[in-house]
Amino acid sequence: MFDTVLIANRGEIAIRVMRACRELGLRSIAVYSEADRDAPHVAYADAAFLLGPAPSAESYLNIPRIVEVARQSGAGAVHPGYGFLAENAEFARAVEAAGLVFVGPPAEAMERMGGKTAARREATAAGVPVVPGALEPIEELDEVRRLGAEFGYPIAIKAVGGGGGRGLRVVRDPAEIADAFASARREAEVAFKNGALYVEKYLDHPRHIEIQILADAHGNAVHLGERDCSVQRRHQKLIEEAPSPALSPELRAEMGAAAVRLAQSVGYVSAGTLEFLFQDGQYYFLEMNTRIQVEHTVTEQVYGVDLVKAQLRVARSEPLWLRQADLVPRGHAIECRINAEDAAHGFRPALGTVGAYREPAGPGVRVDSGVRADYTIPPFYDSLLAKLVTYGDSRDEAIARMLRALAEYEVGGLTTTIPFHRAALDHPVFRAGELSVNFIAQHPELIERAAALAPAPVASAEAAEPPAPPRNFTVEVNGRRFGVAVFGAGPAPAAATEPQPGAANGRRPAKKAAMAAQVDGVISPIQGRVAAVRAEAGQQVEAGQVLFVIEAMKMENEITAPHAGMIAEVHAQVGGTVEAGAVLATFSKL
Ligand code: MV4
Repeated sequence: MFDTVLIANRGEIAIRVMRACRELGLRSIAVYSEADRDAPHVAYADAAFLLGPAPSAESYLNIPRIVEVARQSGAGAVHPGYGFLAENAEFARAVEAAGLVFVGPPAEAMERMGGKTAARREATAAGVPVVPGALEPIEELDEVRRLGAEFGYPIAIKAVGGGGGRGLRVVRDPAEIADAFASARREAEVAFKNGALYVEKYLDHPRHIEIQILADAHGNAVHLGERDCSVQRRHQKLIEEAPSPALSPELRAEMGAAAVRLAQSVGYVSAGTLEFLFQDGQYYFLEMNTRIQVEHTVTEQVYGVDLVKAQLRVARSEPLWLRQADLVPRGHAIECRINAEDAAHGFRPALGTVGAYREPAGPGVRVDSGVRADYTIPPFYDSLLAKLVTYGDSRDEAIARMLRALAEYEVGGLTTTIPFHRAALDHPVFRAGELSVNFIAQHPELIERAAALAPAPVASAEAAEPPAPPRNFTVEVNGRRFGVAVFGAGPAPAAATEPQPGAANGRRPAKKAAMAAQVDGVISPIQGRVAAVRAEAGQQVEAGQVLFVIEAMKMENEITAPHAGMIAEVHAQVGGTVEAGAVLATFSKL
């Protein structure tokens, strides 16, 4: 039917899909952007094609270009991986219209589950419980107030187009509704180009439990149990495991049956995931992810099923070869996401160049990686470097193996989430399996412990850049001189920094640096697009006042005034892009 698969993705998942292709005797075609010429997924493929410039919109999100390349390459099928175009029904249609097989669900099933309120209606119709709340989008604030009075506070305002926490606002008091509604709408419009919102009762200590399903093109479907993904920060999952420490075999069977029922009711085909909140023994359907997920690995380890090969076989129209009664989890698996992020500084991205690189191995260890030694990570995409998965007969064995594997893992040159994972896996609450989605927020000692475990920066020429102490610059802006204090990650100075006066070992308390400069800067801590500018020259501002909104990874980040003062000059404009460390405005103390 097809013997060549184009993988419309990059990084570890592209390689994961190519591995499945190779085992099935299928040729794999990589695609890449100008920033990815040197990327491992390009080297792994049987052939590779350039899509276009680095920005995703011009490469990994460019539907006509990907379809054109797929045709040129002789591919018979396209696997979208996760992210990028994986849940884009228009892409699935374009692939099919070009006479190629889309390795994923039918566009129509994606659309039926695409909108959150539509998915809630589908679930309700299939007899699957949802969180109490609206089944249709809400326009009027009075309707929100009415629902708040009905369920009691807190309530959650959510984006119909949503997912990943974008557009989510928790409202604890009716007085907050108007602001929360407006800000949720703005974020939803940016992230999903759909400002529609709805309301649910807010559950305050749920677990995130998701059910993996697999459906063929002939009406057969099974579930492969659950993953517990409660360890998240700002809706980015960090640790996932299977099975969940919270589910009994009976509940697993019940939730699994509910998930299969719902998937079948919308004509779903391929691998898919149904997300639930689970609190006080009750489960509530949240949304469906119509793709292979990052954390599919833990399910593979405990069910002994290669889900990516299963997607490819189902895409070849094979009838399902698995029987529900045979699908029993064995042992326990845990995945830690190894991201280039600095947990000690709010998990901010810490992309750069990998130096020495050595992966753990040995019993019960799996690494799905998208990097290698001496590889410079392009700053255009996400910060996931690799997934470290361990498995064992018991949860305790999987944890012990994870701690051992994390200690073996060497990623030189970059700050990664490895120290955070060592702290988390060793935490008594994690060990006890008593998790809710609030785990990280409720345990700040995790971050302190992670910082203490972080490798000390190595002071050699080849070594990674050490964490940047605050630096003072004199800058000229339109011929006018300003002193600027740069805190956190900023662009490295072009020439090696000379030791600052009075700055033994290059460090200096941030406060002192700020006071030394009468004029300092409002710095963007992240790379992103300027969504709003609320500062103008000559304006007096209060400490904490929002001056800029920077959109990065589809989240709105508010940049606030570090102290009261007066804006000198504004250097960012709406719609522009800024680098991490960019001076958005200069700013003087009064
Ligand atoms: C909720 C919730 C509590 N109550 N809905 C966040 C992302 C989005 N997929 C759903 N999310 C939540 N929805 C109600 N009615 C709590 C969360 C939530 C959450 C969910 C899953 C995993 C991590 C989370 C972290 C914070 C909040």
